[in-house]
Amino acid sequence: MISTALIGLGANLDNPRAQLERALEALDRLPLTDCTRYSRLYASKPVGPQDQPDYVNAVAELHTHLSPLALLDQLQALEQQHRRVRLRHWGPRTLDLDLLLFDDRSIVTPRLVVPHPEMLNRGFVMRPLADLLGPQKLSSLSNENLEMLAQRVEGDDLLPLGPQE
Ligand code: ROI
Repeated sequence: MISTALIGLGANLDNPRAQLERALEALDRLPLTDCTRYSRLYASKPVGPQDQPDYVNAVAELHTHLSPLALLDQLQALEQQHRRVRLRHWGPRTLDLDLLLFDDRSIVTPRLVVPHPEMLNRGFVMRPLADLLGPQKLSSLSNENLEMLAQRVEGDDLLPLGPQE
């Protein structure tokens, strides 16, 4: 069975844009998995502690034969390969990969909660997700459509990045 997974990517250390571009390529090379589409990249102000660099964020769509927990293992291994530094909770990091959605499933285990519990409150997730999926309603999450949710959470702290000079 093939499943569709949506992954949130974020980085704010060591050339975050290059981290995300490498991560998108690496997602496409995961076993039994293709990266089918991804959003544009956004520069975003940190949510949480402000004394850290701005983030670069994006969302990728995967088609995978992996189970949710097997995919989580792969995402965590990728974070390690990017030598994720995590100096403190909610502090800066080289690469953060969040499993946002897995088909229309809701999953609650000690290691993994899907849909990602914070996604609806985060413009840096909802804007790229809405760009990627269009205004469609996420019926498992909300009666509102995705575009309305994205507009509700975004302030002026997100900046679409153009092509690298
Ligand atoms: N803030 C932004 N803008 N982007 C992130 O990816 C991000 N990730 C986090 C916290 C620390 C919550 N803040 C963030 O984990």
